[in-house]
Amino acid sequence: MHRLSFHTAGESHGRGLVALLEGIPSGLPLEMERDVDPELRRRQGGYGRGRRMEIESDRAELISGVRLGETLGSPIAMLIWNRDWENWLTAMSPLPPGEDENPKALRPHYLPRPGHADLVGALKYDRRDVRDILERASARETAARVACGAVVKKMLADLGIGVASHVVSIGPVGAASMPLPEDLNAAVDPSPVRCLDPRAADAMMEEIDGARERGDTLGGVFEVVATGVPVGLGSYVSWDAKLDGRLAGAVMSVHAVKGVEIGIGFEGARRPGSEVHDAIVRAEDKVRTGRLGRASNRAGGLEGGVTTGEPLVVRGAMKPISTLRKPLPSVDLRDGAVGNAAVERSDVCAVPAAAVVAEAMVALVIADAVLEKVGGDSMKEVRRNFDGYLTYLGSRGFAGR
Ligand code: EPS
Repeated sequence: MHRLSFHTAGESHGRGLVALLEGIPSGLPLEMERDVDPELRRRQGGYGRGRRMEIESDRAELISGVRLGETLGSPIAMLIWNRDWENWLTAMSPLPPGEDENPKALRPHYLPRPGHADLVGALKYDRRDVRDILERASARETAARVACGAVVKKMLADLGIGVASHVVSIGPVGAASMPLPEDLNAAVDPSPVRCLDPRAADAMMEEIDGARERGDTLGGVFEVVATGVPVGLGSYVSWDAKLDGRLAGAVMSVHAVKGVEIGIGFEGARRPGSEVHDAIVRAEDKVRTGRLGRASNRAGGLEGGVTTGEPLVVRGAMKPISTLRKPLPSVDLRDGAVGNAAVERSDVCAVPAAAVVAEAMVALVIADAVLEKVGGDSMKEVRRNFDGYLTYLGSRGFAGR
């Protein structure tokens, strides 16, 4: 990231998660209960989640960066405590175990789960107990990302930019494609699978029930849509300035995501150019696209790594969660004995939650690109600069150079 940076820390069953966000301008109204906690709740939901989500009710505790309800321009530090920690005091203690400690109380795992970070982590970090790996590799970490995303979403909303998401498919069940409502999140959040198509939503839930009964898990595809994004964010001039690459990296970094598409993505590779590219049309009322619009948006709002002003559309394909109640074969890291992979409490399907996490990641990338484009240390300055850019776009005609 260029203007914004964020870091997270924390283990899944440790004391809690830390989120540290730097680069937010001063003067942004921000309250955890109003602006961050509702986003954390959205991440916790979704049909197919495991029992952990019944234990937690994630809330962000603000440590720094805000005074009297407004950001200061200083780093924003937030804590999300793990309520489950009290059940893990011995197994997750930072202190060396006592000599007479029952080894089972340390809840070790020695048979890595295929698909999880267990094996690669154990080899890389030279550990035998894969708990040393899975605690940080767990998608619990995404709660801290969502806290950072909630702050930048607030900033983007102030500039008329909205970021939302919905689930497009779970396992073999796909939603019918339909026009997106103006407030996408308001429309899909009440759905237990965050799907716009109610018939598909029922079939998805049935599919999840079936997977649960079989001791199996399911993946799926989610779509993040950002509206109000003006033309001109990101750049074609250098590989690492291209916003499509930055978005793809951000969404791919979400746990279990194995594929990212922008616009029609892979489908575009199967069609001739005439059926891929979006015709340019005059659009007097569309200031954010420079008074020129597109007859379609198969590019997903990006050309040359630069936003077009049309909605940004990014899809992520999530593989099924790797903890299987009927586990796959694995090997014991202590003695090489063949056995079955470890079983931890887990989710059957977390695609609805992953969509919320991807929203946060997309919002962080867009906010970074906005600050890079217009700059500003205070929200007043950012707004002034942003409005100045919109004024330029709105005033562009066809005369002159
Ligand atoms: C998660 C909490 C975890 C898992 C899930 C993500 O809680 P626990 O391990 O205590 O059940 O439910 O992580 C995974 C599925 C995984 O494979 O790491 C959360 O807060 O999202």
